[in-house]
Amino acid sequence: MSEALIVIDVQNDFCPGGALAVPDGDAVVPKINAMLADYPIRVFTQDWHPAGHLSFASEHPGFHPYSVTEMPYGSQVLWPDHCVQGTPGAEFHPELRVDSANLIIRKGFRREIDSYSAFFENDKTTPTGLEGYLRGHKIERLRLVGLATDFCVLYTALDAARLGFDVTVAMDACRAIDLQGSLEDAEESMIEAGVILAAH
Ligand code: VGL
Ligand code: ZN
Repeated sequence: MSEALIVIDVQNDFCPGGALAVPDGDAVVPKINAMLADYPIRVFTQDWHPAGHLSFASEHPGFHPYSVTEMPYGSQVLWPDHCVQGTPGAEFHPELRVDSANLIIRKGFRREIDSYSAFFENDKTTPTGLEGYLRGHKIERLRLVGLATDFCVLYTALDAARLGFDVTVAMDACRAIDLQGSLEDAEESMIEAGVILAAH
């Protein structure tokens, strides 16, 4: 039974020096590059927001980055402007071997709704098409790597488990934002959902 590698959001804005830098984010790049050859299906995701995206604190007067507000689909952390379509910050890390991708999924491109998961937008109902792609390739097992452990990796893992995939997160090839204990919360909810947290 084949396993797909899902490489989440390894983009300049999530690496040191980027707009929403994840501490040590670029450390995942050599680890992921070394894993790619072991997986027959390799999917990369790219956070891909229009300018003025409603997940940006700059669109909410009086709100600071990393504060939380309510959106029609639930609570939403407000971020610094990041991964704006066509900007260098939205590009993949230059050393990531993106040429090996079978599929690149872009997400978060509708202004009104954020999308952490590679499977569904944050309304939990609008699909990205990734599930159908994986089923079409008879994939039942997924290994997740990338950024950030406690946001896009977390939501992708939870959706994948809910959809019935066998999910492992390679924790040493992920890095977290870790807002107020969010990494520990993420680990707990992934374990509770039956996701395996592995070193590799
Ligand atoms: C992400 C915050 C905002 C992520 C994306 O890739 O984890 N986090 N947009
Ligand atoms: Zn984003």
